[in-house]
Amino acid sequence: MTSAKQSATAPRDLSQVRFPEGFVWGSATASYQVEGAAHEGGRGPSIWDTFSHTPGRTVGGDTGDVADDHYHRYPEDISLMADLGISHYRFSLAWPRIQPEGRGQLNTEGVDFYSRLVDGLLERGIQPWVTLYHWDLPQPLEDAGGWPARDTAERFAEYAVAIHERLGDRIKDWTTLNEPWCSAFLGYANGHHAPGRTEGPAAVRAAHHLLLGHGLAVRALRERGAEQLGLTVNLYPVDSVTDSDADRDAARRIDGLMNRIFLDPVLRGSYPEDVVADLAPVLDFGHVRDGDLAVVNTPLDFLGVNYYTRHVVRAGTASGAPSTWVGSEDVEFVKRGLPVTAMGWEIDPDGLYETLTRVWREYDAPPLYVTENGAAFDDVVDADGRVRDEGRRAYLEGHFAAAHRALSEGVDLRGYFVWSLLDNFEWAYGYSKRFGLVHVDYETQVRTLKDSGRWYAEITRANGL
Ligand code: IFM
Repeated sequence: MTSAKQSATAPRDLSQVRFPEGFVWGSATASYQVEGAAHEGGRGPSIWDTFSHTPGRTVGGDTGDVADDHYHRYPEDISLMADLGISHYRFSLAWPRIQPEGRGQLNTEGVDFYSRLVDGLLERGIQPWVTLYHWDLPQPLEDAGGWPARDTAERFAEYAVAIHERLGDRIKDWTTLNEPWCSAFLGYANGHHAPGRTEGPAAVRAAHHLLLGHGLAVRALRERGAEQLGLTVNLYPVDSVTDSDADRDAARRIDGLMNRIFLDPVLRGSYPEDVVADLAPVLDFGHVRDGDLAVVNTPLDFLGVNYYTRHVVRAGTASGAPSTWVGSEDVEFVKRGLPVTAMGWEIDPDGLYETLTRVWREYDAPPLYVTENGAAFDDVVDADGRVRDEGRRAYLEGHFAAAHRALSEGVDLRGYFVWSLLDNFEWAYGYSKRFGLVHVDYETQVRTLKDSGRWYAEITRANGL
């Protein structure tokens, strides 16, 4: 948390950038964003089916019903991964495909799909890197209270054990949750994501139960002999526009609600006192029971960091609209006029360097992976069949260099997953934002490797820039 400044990355000779031997180069997707086949193979409804089918919730009314049809086209997608030269594929399991009710009996067809996918990857020498939860909660669990209800954490741990029993023989790397901040605060505070609820205190309870579910799952899978267990969080440096006390306090608050509310319980076993105090007018922490934080603080083998941009804030006034910043609705977010991606996110590779070094220096952290980084641009397929996405290549190059700088200063960074393998369903933005290394024509499902994908294939093979 510092005050805003210009880019600090000195120009570097990028041809010198080499990564350590064994460095993991991967790419990532998530079930609801790519699979489609929403009504096939015994899959039950998720909160994202309900949400995306509710008028006005997504751009153009887009849904994940078909998405990239990865459910059927995964063999072709594995071939694309092989072309990219990636050693690991990070994907998520759709809980409602495995347990349509969110509890009890497993759906054999769903388990079989993931089993085929895993076998197909291994046959091509690509390691599966599984995320157990990337936002598609079975709808029956939301109907029973969702993540603000403690029971959902218990159900999550049961699901983790059940699927580990079936796939644990072939999967080494297990991530419990992807970006619990989004599940809790976009899902339950400002309602921009499923399930679309706007209840600030419920969002804070959701955050805790997500972390509790994570800790319970880690303990259970550890007992079952799982090799590598971790969590993925989305982190942002938070700067204040000026050094005034009010702006600095705004930055402290947002850093607390964005970053430390997850990092502290997971890596230190306690909630940050200032965050608890900031939230006191909204809720007490009575939902946190004795022993919970020890569970949340169960040691991990890795921490996944997703990085996209930096937040710059100042003290301001609340707009009155539902906000993700529970109890700090008056903080305003400022743009600095840097180039942006199609998401409107400022391009700031130094923020990745700062994020990695901060986690490494301030916390007793396990080895780190960048489990997501990438950019949306308005890509088009040219008449000659090429996608000339120079913006994405430059974005990635800058961020790879920033990660390398963190590595060279002693951060134990073990790998990097580009978001995303394929253009896909970008949540409330539907199909309007393209993040892929591979372009997808949603009419025909034709896949086209973008120029950035060809370039990434050179990186993965050279293990450097
Ligand atoms: O598409 C998402 C992904 O599901 C989670 N992390 C951020 C990406 C881009 O918004």
